[in-house]
Amino acid sequence: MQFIDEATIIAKSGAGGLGSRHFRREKHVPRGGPDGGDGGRGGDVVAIADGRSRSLLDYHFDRHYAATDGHGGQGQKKTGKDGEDLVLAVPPGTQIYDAVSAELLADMVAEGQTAVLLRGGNGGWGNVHFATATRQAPEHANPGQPGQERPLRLVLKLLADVALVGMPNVGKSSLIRAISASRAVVADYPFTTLVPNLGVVRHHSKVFTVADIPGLIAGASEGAGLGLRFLRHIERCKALVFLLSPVDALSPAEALAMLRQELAAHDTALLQRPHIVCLGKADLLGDQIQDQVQALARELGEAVVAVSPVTRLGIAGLLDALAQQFEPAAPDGDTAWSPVTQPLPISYPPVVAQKKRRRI
Ligand SMILES: Nc1nc2c(ncn2[C@@H]2O[C@H](COP(=O)(O)OP(=O)(O)OP(=O)(O)O)[C@@H](O)[C@H]2O)c(=O)[nH]1
Ligand SMILES: [Mg+2]
Repeated sequence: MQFIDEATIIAKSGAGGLGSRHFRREKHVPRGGPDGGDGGRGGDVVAIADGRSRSLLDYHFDRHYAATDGHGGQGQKKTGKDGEDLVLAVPPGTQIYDAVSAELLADMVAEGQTAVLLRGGNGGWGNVHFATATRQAPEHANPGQPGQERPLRLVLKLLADVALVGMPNVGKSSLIRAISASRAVVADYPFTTLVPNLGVVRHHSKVFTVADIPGLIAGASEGAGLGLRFLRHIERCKALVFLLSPVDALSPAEALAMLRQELAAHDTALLQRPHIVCLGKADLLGDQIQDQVQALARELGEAVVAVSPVTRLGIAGLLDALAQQFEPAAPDGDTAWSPVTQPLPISYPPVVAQKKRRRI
């Protein structure tokens, strides 16, 4: 499936129904008085985080969405039927912004979380409400409130526990294949991976998710290579694995400095994330492994783990180190995911049954 992580749509909540202007007409009830009921409420536009969707692909093609309007009130004080809510199912990790003001409306981090984005209009009052002692036959009823229309920008930021960060062709996809069931494509040329791959790692009692982020090159934060499109997928990962190659044009230390510079240019907070520095393709180093790892560790002033996804050298040690970062797995096998950034103080109503999206 095509991975689309950004879309702009126009959503509209339903208008409230017309209040009814009606008088009671029955045999033997002369001057029965007003009995026009209220209009129904217009449907809301609601977002729900649905783990079955992984991409914003649908919203890339269909751009207009509307909830239905409330029905008009009727005689005998009958209130009109409410309009149907429009439910937008989005992958967990989607942030929803007002496309004009750039205000963050909802941050859909947890599976099943819902957020009301646009309220439907209230139904108008029927004439039954307008009777007074001196005006016993009011001809007046209210129209419903109009619905609201708003352009919404949906931005998906992956929710993974660990991000694999490295230059192109260093072996990130090979590593995610070695530690998870992901079948990310591996090939001996840069920019093989064009969209992030997700994998679930099970290590002893721990379960955590890993994202293979497309390769970063110098200037990525200003648009070079695949640009900053994928830097945002690192934002919410709890830990980073920097994967460095011993056989690249840039030395491992230079590559790490460059990667950190690009991350910092996107968001300096990314440098504070727990991280592990890995020297990949370690099988190519032969007997030199220990010397090279120690030399690099000394140069960087931090620990370095040598790994080779091809021979599985150092993989178990890397997984042990990563597993230490995370809480024991919940009984159902899912890690308790807590967002790095706090969700907005929006009150989420209970999960509503998903209704079919209506295209207009
Ligand atoms: N010898 C050796 N080769 C490796 C190892 N890991 C990856 N490679 C090779 O390096 C090349 C690139 O591997 P990928 O896993 O596609 O690298 P990547 O970092 O995902 O590359 P991009 O998606 O282009 O950023 C492939 O030819 C792999 O076979 C390793 O541990 N040892
Ligand atoms: Mg790759």
